[in-house]
Amino acid sequence: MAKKKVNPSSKENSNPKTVNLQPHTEDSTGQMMTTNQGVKINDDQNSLKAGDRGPTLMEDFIFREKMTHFDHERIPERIVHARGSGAHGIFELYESMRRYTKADFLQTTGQQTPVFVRFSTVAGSRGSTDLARDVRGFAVKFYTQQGNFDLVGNNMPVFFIQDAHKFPDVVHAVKPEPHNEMPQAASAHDTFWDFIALMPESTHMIMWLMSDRAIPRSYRMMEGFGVHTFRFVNDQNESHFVKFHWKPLLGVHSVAWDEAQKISGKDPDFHRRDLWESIEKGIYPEYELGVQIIPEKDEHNFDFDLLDPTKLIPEELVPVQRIGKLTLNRNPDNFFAETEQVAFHIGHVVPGIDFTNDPLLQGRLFSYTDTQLIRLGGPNFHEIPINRPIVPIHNNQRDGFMRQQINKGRVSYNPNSLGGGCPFQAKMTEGGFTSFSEKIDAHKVRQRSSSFFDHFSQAKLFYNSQSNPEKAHMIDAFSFELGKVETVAIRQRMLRILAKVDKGLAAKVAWNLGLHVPSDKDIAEPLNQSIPADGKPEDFQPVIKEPSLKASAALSMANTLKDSIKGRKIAILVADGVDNASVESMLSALSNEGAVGELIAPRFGLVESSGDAQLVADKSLLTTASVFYDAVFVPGGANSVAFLEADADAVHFLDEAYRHCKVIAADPDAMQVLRATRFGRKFPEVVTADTPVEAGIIVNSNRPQLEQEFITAVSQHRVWEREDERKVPA
Ligand code: HDE
Repeated sequence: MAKKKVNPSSKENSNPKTVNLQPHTEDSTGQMMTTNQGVKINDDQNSLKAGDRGPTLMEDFIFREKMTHFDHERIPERIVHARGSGAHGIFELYESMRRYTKADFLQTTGQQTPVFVRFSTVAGSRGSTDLARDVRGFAVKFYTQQGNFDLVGNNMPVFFIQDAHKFPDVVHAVKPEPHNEMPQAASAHDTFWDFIALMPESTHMIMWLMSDRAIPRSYRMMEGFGVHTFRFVNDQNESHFVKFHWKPLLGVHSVAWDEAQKISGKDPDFHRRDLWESIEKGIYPEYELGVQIIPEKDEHNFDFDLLDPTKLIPEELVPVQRIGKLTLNRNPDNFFAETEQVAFHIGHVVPGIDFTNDPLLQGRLFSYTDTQLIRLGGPNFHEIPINRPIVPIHNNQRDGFMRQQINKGRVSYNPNSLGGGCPFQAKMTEGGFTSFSEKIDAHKVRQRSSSFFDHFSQAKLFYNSQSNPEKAHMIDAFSFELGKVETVAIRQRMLRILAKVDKGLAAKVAWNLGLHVPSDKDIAEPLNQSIPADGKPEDFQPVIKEPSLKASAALSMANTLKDSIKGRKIAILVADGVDNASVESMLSALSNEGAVGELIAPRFGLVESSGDAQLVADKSLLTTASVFYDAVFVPGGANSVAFLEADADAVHFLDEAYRHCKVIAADPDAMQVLRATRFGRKFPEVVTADTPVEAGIIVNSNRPQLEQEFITAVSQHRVWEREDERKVPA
């Protein structure tokens, strides 16, 4: 196996996990082809035959090896989160957490820990679209000096169910229906909403799932959450509760639903490509790690149960402290070896981090190792390079399929005298893991605490916290999803649940579905829901209460960071005769801000500019579409403008960008291209610096001003208010 050459002074080499992966990395550059036994291959074109037209010989070990390996290339995909994309990176600590935890990687300011991150959708198969309306996984493996710590989170802070026992049910309900395996990567079907309408505990999560959080613009622009309440334990053995957050430095942004559906067809790898290309270009995705810390004594001070995974702790009640930064700076060398074979487990913790009794968390502690055993084929999956810790492993576990480690000596038991008692146990002071000694004195029961019965107050809090455009998107999302449900009784049941969150929301969805708004009497009726066989429905009804907060700013994407266009993609529509100076100036203004401008021409090849310079088209109108860009610029140049104005694809490009609320800028002499669109028919023919056209339409005869206004407007992400009046068909 040829080792990949590493420059000893390179950044790659300073990452201990990269160094750890080197012996397992192969690079065939300049090498001869061999069999898996290392025998050089002379002919990789033909199998060995009895005569050139005769049968293949059994003896052909080269053919047999090649074909057998190929026949066995596939492994089972993950039961959930099958579709994912990974990246390597570094976590750097800003602020020591020593007061709260003895976890080594959280002790010293400036300390760096290598990480591998995998983002995913949940419901779809491995080859499904990135743009499904779905939860996103945000799983981080920290390779710490005390072993691996996995923070296996999602981009939503709550979950569908309160008890792990219901996980197979919710997953069966959302996956394609078992009789005909439809639909792929979509929750808009009967079985999902049948289940949800019978599970009031899902209501809060459903609000998140029907919000724009479910259709992120990019993995670089979404939050992450550990969801459960965990524990930090310090060297005095004191425990604090902790909730983990990831806050993207580019803010939290989404695409429009119509856009998502179109991207799914035109580039189902949209998020994967965005992550890959950003890292290749050096526009590294960055997220801050946030913690909400709650002293043990405050456990019961909230109007919800800290152990209930359908609840979040509003940031107004417990602020999020940002304690470090994650930077993703290297793409994997091989998708299968790294992104597919990485095995996360919520039970991979290090001293200083511990669990709580959240019944969802507890069940996950079983499921993750169990699933790797079947997916990765046996108990040695920790030896797969991407899964290995950067510290050595010593124990008495032995053998099993695909064992890599060669354990020396005759001793594989403890206690032993023949091996000098080795490997020996580590004292707490030596970093030995000890579980937090929480006192438990209880009956063995199959029950749920009544403190888990408030299913609507935080759903209301979430809805009330949304901006008007966000609320409108949620109404559309519910109407779309329930509109795809064929069983009318399920739609009706769901409307009753929505009415318990917000009557206005239920009424608008009911209108779109052509159903009656649930009456007050309907709303007051006990809910039909899942209960044990001997349970009485009245004992299981949700507690109806108002949220203690009216709204929480952190829950709305309208309040996210909007100060940068770093990593945004801007389309520049050009044709022969385009004003070269305008294009160059815009490209450099964008690149100064870390954004990427792409020239889109009617066809590939060279574009002759008005200044006789030749530009190279990055994309042609045939191969790209407005849905891949955050904004559009139309430069001037008489011939280019005349061509684009008459080109249906160029006009459609602009109309669609407008429909998806994107910022559009143009040189004043390109005004006629805008006037050729559906939205621009009434725009003035002449625009100067003093005559603004419309929000999000930037035309200005003062060039520096035009660029500045454009950049500021793009940093606002979208002009969602434009949706109030739908001028352009989708
Ligand atoms: Fe998972 N989950 N999960 N989950 N989960 C898996 O493990 C499971 C839950 C999450 O990129 C599986 O290796 C149960 C919450 C992510 O490889 C499986 C329950 C959260 C990933 C599993 C949950 C997650 C998984 C499938 C309820 C957010 C992808 C393949 C008790 C905090 C990790 C695998 C990756 C993957 C079980 C609920 C996040 C089957 C039983 C809540 C990000 O073990």
